[in-house]
Amino acid sequence: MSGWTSSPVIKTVSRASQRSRQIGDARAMTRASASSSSRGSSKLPVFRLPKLDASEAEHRSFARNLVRTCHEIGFFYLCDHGVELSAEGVLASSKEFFARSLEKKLEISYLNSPSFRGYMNLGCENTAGVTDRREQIEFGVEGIYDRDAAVFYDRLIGPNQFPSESTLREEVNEFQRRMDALSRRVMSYIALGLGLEQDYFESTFGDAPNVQMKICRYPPTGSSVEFGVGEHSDTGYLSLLVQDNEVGGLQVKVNDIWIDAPPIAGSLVVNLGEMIQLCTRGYLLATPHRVRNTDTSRSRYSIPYFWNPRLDYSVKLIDLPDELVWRRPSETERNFRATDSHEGRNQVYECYGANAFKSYARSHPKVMEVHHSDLNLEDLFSS
Ligand SMILES: O=C(O)CCC(=O)C(=O)O
Ligand SMILES: [Fe+2]
Repeated sequence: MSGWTSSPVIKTVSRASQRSRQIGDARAMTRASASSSSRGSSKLPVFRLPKLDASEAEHRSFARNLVRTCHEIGFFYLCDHGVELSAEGVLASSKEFFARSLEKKLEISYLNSPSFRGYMNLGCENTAGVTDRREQIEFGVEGIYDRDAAVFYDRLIGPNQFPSESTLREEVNEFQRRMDALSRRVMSYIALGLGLEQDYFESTFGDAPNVQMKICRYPPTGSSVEFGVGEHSDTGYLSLLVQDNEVGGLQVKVNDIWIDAPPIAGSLVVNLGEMIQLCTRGYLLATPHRVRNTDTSRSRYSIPYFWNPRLDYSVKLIDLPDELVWRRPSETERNFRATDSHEGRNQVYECYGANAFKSYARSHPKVMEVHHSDLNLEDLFSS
């Protein structure tokens, strides 16, 4: 095997210890309760990215174990990924931005952006109709907005809005460059673990992946039941999340049980999105998740990064090799064209642009009202 040429990584663990950890974690998970979090320990599997010069057997073993986890759980931690320093820079500037006055933050309000880019104040966003309790800046690929674009989802193309007097622009650009390389590498392991060619997914993303990312602040809610973001699944292929190393709150739904995913220093939390669930006919799982910061005084900060295909990309269902055993309990008949979020009614559309627009339109009615009232969503999403 060749082509492991992206950013440098540091350590790896032996196949045997990695495997026993995964099996142990998967077993423990079925017994887990929603309140079992402690900082730095989790019931989700922890992977270390192999060194680029690891043996072929190690790369293949990593790929197999990774895909097994993506099939059974759809969530894992990734360490030794090489993006640690860049993530720290973005987090530090994010904290500085969120500490500014509301007036200052609203200078880059997303209500001025038909492409859903910019600062979203607390209370702007909803999940399944319930108001989320977080503030964020949403970024995407730099582009030029065209209201008359031939297809509606091209309205997601537009310019980013960065705060003035901040180093966020440079930091976000550098972070995205590194995350691009890392995402391609994780996708190549997923391809291998599925029994496909290592570069199978390259044409899906090509040189125009519709990457999105945000910086988020979740205010403390104490014992309130308010969610920073309610139960949902992500719309693309991979989501890679930086969590600040202080306050937890991310929860993952595995076999109908909510598992905590507290921060582990230096790690990313990785999960799979709706497009990869669809193209693998449900073999890989777009696992529902949510965030609630139950701390009484401290905010939680995070950087979700979404690795998505081109907007006009339509998923091709893959014929997976017979040797990929189905291991999840009683889900052979699962409808992979929907996910469990939104009470099982979250339909997944084959065209990525449509699938992404579905989610924005649902969560941001104000932007729809101000900029897209000419679009008839019922017609666009009638299937
Ligand atoms: O901030 C987080 O921890 C997760 C956010 C998330 O799931 C999302 O924005 O899709
Ligand atoms: Fe998410």
